[in-house]
Amino acid sequence: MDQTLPAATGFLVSAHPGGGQGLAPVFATQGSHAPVAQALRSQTLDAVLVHSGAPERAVARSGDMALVLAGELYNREELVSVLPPGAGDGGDAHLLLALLKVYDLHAFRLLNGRFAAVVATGDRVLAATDHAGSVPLYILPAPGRVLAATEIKSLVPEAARTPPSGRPVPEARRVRRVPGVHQVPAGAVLDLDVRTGAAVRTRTWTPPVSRRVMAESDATTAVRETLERAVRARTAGTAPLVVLSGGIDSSGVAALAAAHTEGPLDTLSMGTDTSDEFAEAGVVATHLGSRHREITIPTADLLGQLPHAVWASESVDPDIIEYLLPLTALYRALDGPARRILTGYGADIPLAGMHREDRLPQLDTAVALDMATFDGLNEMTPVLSGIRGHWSTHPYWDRDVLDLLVGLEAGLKRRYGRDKWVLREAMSGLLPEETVNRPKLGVHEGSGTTSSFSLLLMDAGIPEADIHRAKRLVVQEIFDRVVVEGLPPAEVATADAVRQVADRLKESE
Ligand code: IOT
Ligand code: MG
Ligand code: MG
Repeated sequence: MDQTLPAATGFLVSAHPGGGQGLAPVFATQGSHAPVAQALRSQTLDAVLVHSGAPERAVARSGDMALVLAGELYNREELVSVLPPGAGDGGDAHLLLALLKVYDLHAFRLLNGRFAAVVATGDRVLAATDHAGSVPLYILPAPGRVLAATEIKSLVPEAARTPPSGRPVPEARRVRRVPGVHQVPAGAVLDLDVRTGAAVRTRTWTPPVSRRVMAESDATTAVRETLERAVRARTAGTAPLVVLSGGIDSSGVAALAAAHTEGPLDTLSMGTDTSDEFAEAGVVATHLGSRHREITIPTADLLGQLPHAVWASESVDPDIIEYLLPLTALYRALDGPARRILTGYGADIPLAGMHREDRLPQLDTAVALDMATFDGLNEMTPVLSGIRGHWSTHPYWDRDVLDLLVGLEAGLKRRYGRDKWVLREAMSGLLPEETVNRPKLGVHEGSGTTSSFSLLLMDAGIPEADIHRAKRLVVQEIFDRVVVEGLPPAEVATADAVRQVADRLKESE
């Protein structure tokens, strides 16, 4: 079986008492669509799956329970060990169904994966995310019908029809300008009553708030082994492609992936006409003997793709969009057959790589803050690469890797004057010394995205002091066009959004 992509990469679901209903899905994620209709004892589960050829593996049904799963699980061996032989043979959806029969919603506490799932049983609808909420999941609950989708834009038409803003969902974030639609929190299950639309939240994961003291060699060995397991689980026996900047995070993933790939690994780097990291990525590619490709995107093109980045990520955070824009452009330029893509994304969050902070209290404050605020930013969303039909996955946000990295005492993260010390040390035998010691450079810096976005705004007459606020407004403006109003991103111009924001700021002076 081809495991390049998971069985399904997205869905729109409707659960309701009574007969079947037509659904009109809207996805940025590319793929074939397959309808699902499961009539249960007191409700019907209708769905449309985005899939890559085997949609039946994303659906499971037994007795009065049916579920759909977008994404995949990484701890299958652990999971099948608590079930009778053969329970996992039909794929991850069947494995999850078997676990639900034993543990009910507590099954979600067991999973290490990258997924969103919806389960219907009795009068209940369960909407669940992985520990990191890495596959965004949205719901629109109303009395007599619960809708759920992996993209907001699939719920927008129904939200407009649902009487006054559906039902409030406690402890879930509301979506900007789409009344009634809420995002299922990371590491959570919402247990909804399909008759009333009422929801109760259960947490299935929280970031550790304690820190472990470990000997240097124990810590580096644990990091190396845990990350290696995460990379191996994500290569799934295929030849993956690693998006490589030549920094320690993606180079570490590439080195471990190369060890688990038959034949040469594929690596890919992006740069712009103003700035790139090609030399640094080239050093790693040569060292690993990977089939390496460089893609150069003109800066004007890059900025022109802001609507695509917002359309895919459905994020309204301007900082996050600056990280995701160069990656969006990279994935859009990656034509050809669907690929399984591994990234180094997310390593800087548990290790405080972005904070360039020497002092340990400040470092741990940054880690705690970032781990308390990542939910809802959608920076890990698979839709980013999904708009070209690719599947991306992030080993540093594997549940085991994340639990380990977050929980290390700050002095292992910053040590001997080096940032991300424990990771650099863990990877030192696998990579050239210059890569291991290379200072951190964010993708928004290495591609010149932050500075070129700022320049674009200053050219429109926005004073320097207002730039960050203006970026937020531009991203919101674009979100309102491509998500809320449902315009295709190719019909929305970054320049128009910038002009509108510039005019608005001038008026309010
Ligand atoms: P950075 O760590 O530089 O890049 C993230 C990943 O994107 C890399 O590991 C690599 O796989 C890919 N990538 C980066 N640059 C290139 C390139 N030129 N060509 C190909 N692939 C590339 C921002 C950042 O510094 O990115 N992301 C941070 C933290 C986000 C903050 N979020 C938060 N606080 N919630 C990160 O940890 O990834
Ligand atoms: Mg990084
Ligand atoms: Mg980088």
